[in-house]
Amino acid sequence: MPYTAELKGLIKKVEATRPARIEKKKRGEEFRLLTLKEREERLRKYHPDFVEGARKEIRVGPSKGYAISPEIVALLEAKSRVNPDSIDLTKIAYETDILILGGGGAGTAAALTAQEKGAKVLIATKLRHGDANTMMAEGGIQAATRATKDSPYYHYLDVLGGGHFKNTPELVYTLVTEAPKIISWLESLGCMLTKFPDGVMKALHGGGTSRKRMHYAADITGAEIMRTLRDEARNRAADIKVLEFSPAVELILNEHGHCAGAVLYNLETEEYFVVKAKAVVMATGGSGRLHIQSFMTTNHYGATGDGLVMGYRAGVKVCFLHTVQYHPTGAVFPEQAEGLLITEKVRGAGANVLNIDGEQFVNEREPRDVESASFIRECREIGKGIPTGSGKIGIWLDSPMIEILMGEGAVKREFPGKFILFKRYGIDISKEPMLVYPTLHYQNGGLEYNSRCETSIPGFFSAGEVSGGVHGENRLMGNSLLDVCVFGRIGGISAASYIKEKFKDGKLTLDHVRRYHKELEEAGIITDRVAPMLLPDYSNPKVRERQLTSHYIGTLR
Ligand code: MEZ
Repeated sequence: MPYTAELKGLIKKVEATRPARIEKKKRGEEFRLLTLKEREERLRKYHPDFVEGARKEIRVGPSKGYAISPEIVALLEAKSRVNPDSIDLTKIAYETDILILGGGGAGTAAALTAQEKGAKVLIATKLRHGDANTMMAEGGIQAATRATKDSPYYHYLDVLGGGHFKNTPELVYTLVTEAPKIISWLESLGCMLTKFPDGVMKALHGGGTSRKRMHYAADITGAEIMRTLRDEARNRAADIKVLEFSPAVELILNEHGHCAGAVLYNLETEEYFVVKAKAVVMATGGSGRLHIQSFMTTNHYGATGDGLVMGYRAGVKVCFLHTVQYHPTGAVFPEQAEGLLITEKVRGAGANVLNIDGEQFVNEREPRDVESASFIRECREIGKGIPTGSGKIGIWLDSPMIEILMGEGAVKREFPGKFILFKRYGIDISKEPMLVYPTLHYQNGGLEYNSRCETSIPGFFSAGEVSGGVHGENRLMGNSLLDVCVFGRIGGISAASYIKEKFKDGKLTLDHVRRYHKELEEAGIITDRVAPMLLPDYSNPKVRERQLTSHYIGTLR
């Protein structure tokens, strides 16, 4: 749906202030960045992480007492989907060297390196191979490739600054020092990142970056990286098998306490089955579909935090889940596109963010948490948000500035995905600004792991968004695509060396699930809820009442 007459009227105010803002940009003048102290104040007052009720203590398990989002606590305090007594662990449906849970960027990168080290790999994924948040990432991948202007040193400082200096230093070190090699690796596999005619890779700023190091493939960087990794894995089909529509629901340990496989669920036949493996890599991604605090999300349909539940139940601590990332620019108009990612690259390319009067109120390149908190303040406290006409409120993202700053055709060339999408709704984003509001984007924390992707359980490795520590309390743009490649690759290498050097076969067991159920009972947690959730439930409460299910157990019974 095109903009209404009211919104078109308000766009005139944006157009009125645009020439002066363009002139300022050309002179290199920026809206003042907040000081560190001001940033902290803004977060504490307006960021959703700090609203009352945003955090709740987990009452059981290895991180008992740690306060995180209630929506995640509810999953961690749920029972297993399976009764451990009814699973016959001697009936093994598949046996492999390395089982990888999740077919996104991290899982697929892990499969490639594990295979190169001689392992036979099975990727089990909930939906199709590549249905993952990697596919949804748009604007870029960070790497300090421009030796004369940048270095991993500056990248390291930016990551720490973005993460409020809370990040795990060894993880950040690995992330930034591996980054330039990742770009070469992706290119060697055929990944097409955007370049100048002379072959030099283009680079832009992202929020919180001190150097231009955001490499990209138009506004479909994640899709291009996922395409490359998936093609490569499919080309090695003799050693890398893929099971689609088969999410994991429980890890299996062995009598030595090592990870030894997983119970999977066939979404089509609704059967559970056992996979035995010498090592397991958890790469199930994030949890945007939990819609924390009822926020819309940029995440793919299967992002329900399953890996957190399985890893935690097996005994791995969780960390950095006390902060959640809201991407400042989720679409808020038209309604069909609500929550959808409008890449940060739009701001990196120069588009200002504006209130109802067409005025700037924050620099467009503050770190994401500060930018989001500033949007919320402008809309909810200052009262200068733009009403969409359907009960929502947003901020203008002045995309036509890019057309003026970078030349005619720049919006279509640099942002083809969004240009085409909005065109279908009758909005030309090279001429009209977009309306945006924060949307749930990233699980900053997750399972505790180290720079070799090892967790506290031998034979169990973690990589990508399901893990916590590298991004501290807030991830910067372009570091998630980097994260999945860096730690996915390391996860595969570590799992392959583990099976050669440390693997110990033993009787399979689900005793950890029995123990967890007992702990729930002892904590007085009486619940019918089961987890992992697997898929979000969007049925309306009236329909749910007629679904003949006496209690909520998620979409699938
Ligand atoms: O790293 C991200 O989250 C990313 C690239 C998102 C975006 O704004 O495009």
